[in-house]
Amino acid sequence: MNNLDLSAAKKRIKTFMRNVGVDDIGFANLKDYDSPKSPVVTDFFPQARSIVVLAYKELSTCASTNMQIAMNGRLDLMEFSRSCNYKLARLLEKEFGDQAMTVPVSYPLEMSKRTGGAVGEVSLRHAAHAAGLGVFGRNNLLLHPRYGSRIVFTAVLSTLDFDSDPKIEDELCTYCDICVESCPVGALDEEGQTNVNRCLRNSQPYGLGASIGFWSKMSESSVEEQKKLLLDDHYWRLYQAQLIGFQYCCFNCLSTCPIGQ
Ligand code: B12
Repeated sequence: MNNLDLSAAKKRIKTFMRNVGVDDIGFANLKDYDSPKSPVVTDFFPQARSIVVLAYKELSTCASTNMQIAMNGRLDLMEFSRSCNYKLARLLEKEFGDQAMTVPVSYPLEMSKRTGGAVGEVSLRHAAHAAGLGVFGRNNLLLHPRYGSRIVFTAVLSTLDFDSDPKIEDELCTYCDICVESCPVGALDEEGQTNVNRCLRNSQPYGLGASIGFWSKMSESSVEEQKKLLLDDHYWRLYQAQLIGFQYCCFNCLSTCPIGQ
């Protein structure tokens, strides 16, 4: 470990992960990662020194008007990304004597009143920005120079003290406001801030709020009404979401962005 050439290690890791199939990869030293609303990484991983961020292009499914197809494309990506994260973590541990910890696309998330179920252990947008993979756009998403908003990230936390890759300094967003106009609930009206409640209710109609609403109604209903509720499409969708995981039913701010298309 002592004489490890970190720039040679970076090269090896980049080549390995590109061969695995990721679309881009960047390194961020922890001192360049700044996300004030996120947990402090060294509080839960004291030996962490850097974040290796992997980027995956969203499939064209994200533009489908059929939400089953759109969500399925994301599920494909999420499954692939899990194996990429795991492969990277194994490489870091086996070849470089690292202790590596993986950060998923979205969940598991801390589900608590403190976070509102809306704060990840690592903010992947901020990590990707520090790793030179993109810049924030008007849609509050990170825009990648080649793929625009149609990009999703995972990461692996590492004890190796990698230097950060150069940040992208250019502005990529043209402030055309198509993302703002395409949001059906006005969640992007205020610049620099996504209205989380509006976005959540619209993009995850079968999420926690819907589940609490459904079961509250059930508990207050007569036996006849309960039978009707259980035979309603809404319950069937909730049931499916509970088996599969979080269901995103809106991709508008991501898929309508013309950058990189
Ligand atoms: C919880 C969560 C949500 C929540 C809350 C969003 C939020 N405010 O952070 C909800 C459900 C609303 C949500 C919605 C979406 N999400 Co989401 N989400 C996450 C998750 C799991 C955690 C985010 C987090 O920790 N936020 C808390 C803190 C860090 O946010 P924040 O400091 O308040 O930062 C916000 C603003 O201050 C602003 N901001 C911060 N700094 C700067 C700097 C500049 C210059 C600007 C302009 C803005 C800006 O951007 C943030 C957006 O509100 C991440 C995965 C992860 N682990 O990072 C994915 C993630 C952010 N989501 C993602 C996506 C794609 C979506 C959706 C398109 C839904 C979908 N169909 O996939 C929408 C987009 C909404 C939008 N346009 O903002 C991607 C973004 C990819 C990208 N290209 O940037 C991520 C990174 C998942 C991934 N692995 O790639 N998400």
